[in-house]
Amino acid sequence: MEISALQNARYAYTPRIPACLSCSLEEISLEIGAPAKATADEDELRTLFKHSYGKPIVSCVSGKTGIAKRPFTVGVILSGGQAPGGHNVIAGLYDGLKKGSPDSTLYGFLGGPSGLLENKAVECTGELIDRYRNTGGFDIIGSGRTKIATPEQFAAAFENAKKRGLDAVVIIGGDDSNTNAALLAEYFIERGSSIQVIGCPKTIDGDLKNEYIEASFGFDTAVKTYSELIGNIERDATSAKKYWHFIKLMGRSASHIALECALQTQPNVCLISEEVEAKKLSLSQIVEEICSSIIKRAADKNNFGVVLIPEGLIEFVPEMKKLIKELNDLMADYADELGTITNFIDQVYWLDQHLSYESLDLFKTLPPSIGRQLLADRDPHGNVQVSRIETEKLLIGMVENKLEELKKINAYTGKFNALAHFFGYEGRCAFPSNFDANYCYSLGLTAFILIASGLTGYISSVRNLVAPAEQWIPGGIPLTMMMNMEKRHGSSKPVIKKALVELEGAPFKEFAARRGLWAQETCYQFPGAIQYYGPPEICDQPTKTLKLEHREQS
Ligand code: FBP
Repeated sequence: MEISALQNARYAYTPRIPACLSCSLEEISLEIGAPAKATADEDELRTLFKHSYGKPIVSCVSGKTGIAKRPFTVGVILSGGQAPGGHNVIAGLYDGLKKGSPDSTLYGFLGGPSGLLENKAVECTGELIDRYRNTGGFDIIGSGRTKIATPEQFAAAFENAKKRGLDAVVIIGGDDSNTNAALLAEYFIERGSSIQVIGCPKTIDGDLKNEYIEASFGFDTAVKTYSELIGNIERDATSAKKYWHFIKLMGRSASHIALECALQTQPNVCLISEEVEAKKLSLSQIVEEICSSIIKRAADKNNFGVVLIPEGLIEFVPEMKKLIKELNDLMADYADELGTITNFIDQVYWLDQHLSYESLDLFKTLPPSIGRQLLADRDPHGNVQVSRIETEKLLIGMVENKLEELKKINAYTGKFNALAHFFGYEGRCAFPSNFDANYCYSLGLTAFILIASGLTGYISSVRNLVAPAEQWIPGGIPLTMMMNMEKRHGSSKPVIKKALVELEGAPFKEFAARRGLWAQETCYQFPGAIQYYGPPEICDQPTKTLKLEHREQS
């Protein structure tokens, strides 16, 4: 099979890692911190995680204690949406295990958590790992969104882990998957088992972060890929001068991706869902904000522009949030009845009798295509699949209507031609940037150190990410200290808190200070494609979000 020159070159790339992880195992020690506490709901968490709550934060340092060298049998799971760098987490874990002993075994559970529940796995051999080093995608073992939730599922996970003789399970996933990792760790201890569970922070959405997890992996590569594409579109817009481009960007809930892309490309408008929610903006107010930029630019004869829209926006508009919640509840409570109504007109008739007056009114003002998308299947967590809702087209339609109204009263005289785009899948499997390649490999190696040190219920953490990789600080954070109690499907559940965009945080403030100028003038930036080889200022730069957050904290 022919392999591209870049793919071949990436196979040969040696990830840069924290200095202490380059030492032999005999020279690595774990520094143990004070017992860690969750920032909220301490009592409930302590009760729910009797055996795993209150453990200390640990950091890897060069020292004399050493990490035990022995063979380990470990199972690894990729969970949720693809994120660039997943293969390198597995490669780092594999190389760590082989440092522990050439007799160590790594199993890759196939297709996500369901692989563990159904005991479907492959052995990750050196030959298999080498075919995936520094490449994007999760195709080495596949991923899935099955949640380990029922008592039967926990029991099956336990039985299968025992059957394979596992010392540990590594779960590479987002907030929900790492919540599962914490629950599984507690479940294993409760049953007197020594099987350890370690998590790894993954998601392009960037919403699994806190004081100790500075970034989830994949965010860096995804935002750089989208920013390249947005920059290319901006260049096209400014060349042709005839289109407004409405670009929806992935990010299920949080707007970190849209915000970072805005900082990198300086579009005319970028909506931030968290701000929409905080200011309780309605859809028509959002449309007015976009129109204000269109009108100002038209006055300067600039009938072109770029608008960025976060994927999750629709769920942050209060009136839409209420409608979606009502729909989610109805679709859960009347699943069988609704399943028999396939025609859209009949579905609307059914909703007539079940939705609240305001939600029904709103539903009826939406274009039928959007109505159908809102009634489409939910994900395994019961959420509407926002990536399937064409918010970009909804906004274009509403903006067109508003501009027509304004034309009638001579408040707008420009021309408006809009094109819709959605960038999501384009970025999830890109070759990991050097940052993600290095970060992920380090996360995998660190996961091994945590396993070899006998820890469970921890997430692999690598900190100080704005410094060169050699100065990064690897360690482990007790998963329970990242949790709080939240209402899910009507009952209070322990979950890892999703990190949304902070309106008081440095990245948003930087954006807010500059967006007024971008709305009127053409200030586009063209970041270009991710570079893998060349000077560090071009190849090894972390995201603007990470730099701004770091500056804020130091
Ligand atoms: P994770 O949080 O699981 O990493 O998923 C991120 C994401 O890419 C979201 O941005 C997007 O809404 C979702 O996955 C789409 O998932 P799917 O392709 O399964 O519909």
